[in-house]
Amino acid sequence: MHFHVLTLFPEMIEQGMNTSIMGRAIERGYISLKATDIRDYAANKHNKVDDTPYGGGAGMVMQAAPVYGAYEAVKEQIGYRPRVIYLTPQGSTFSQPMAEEFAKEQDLVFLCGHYEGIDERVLEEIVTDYVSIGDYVLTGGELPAMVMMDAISRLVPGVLHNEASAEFESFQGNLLEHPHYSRPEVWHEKRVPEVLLSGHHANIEKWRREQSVIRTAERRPDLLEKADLSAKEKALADR
Ligand code: 6GU
Repeated sequence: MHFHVLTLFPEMIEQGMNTSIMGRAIERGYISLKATDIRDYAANKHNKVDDTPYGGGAGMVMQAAPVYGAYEAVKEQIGYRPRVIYLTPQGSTFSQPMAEEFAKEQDLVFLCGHYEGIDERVLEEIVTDYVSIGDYVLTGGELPAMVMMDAISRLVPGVLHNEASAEFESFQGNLLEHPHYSRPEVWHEKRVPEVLLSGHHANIEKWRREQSVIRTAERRPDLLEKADLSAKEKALADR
């Protein structure tokens, strides 16, 4: 997976993605990341990339030409028209199924806006996907792009230590994960649930599944509608 980020703050992307798992995945070649500074594609010698909005109003608008120039440089480098994700609160809300779909691509371009937005005409020409990460307003698209790259990267084969863990976690099957315990057996007078010490794998799986159902009912009842529950599990959720 090759990530390309078009941004006015390339150092924010480079710093933010140098963490343990992402950094290692890049080092080991499972993913690559290149941040392109849109300012490098400003035609004027002051490197200006924004201007006031036609029709008036507050703030500045990122101009079409430098954004297009940065996009074309990526397109020329990879040799085809990639999916271009524009990070905007006006987009579809990012989800695990979307992460799974994006993870199939060879390249993904993330276009990060700032100020009041980007000239609509360049968006019409290059953007294939409008994506938001939730209903709140951020100052720019960099953090949302990093959130998406993290979620997508962990689905790329080889990125996680444990291949099984990418499938078996919260949201797969629309249930939250069961609770986890490690040593010691007693901490602050709380014992680890006895079944987990039993070595009886069938009972352990049964207990974990029940815990997932109970936890989802308590914390994310909205997810239960989409979960595939047995009659017994539905009764558990309704307690
Ligand atoms: Cl993708 N961008 C901005 N600026 N704010 C957001 C967002 C994106 N998603 C949620 N809030």
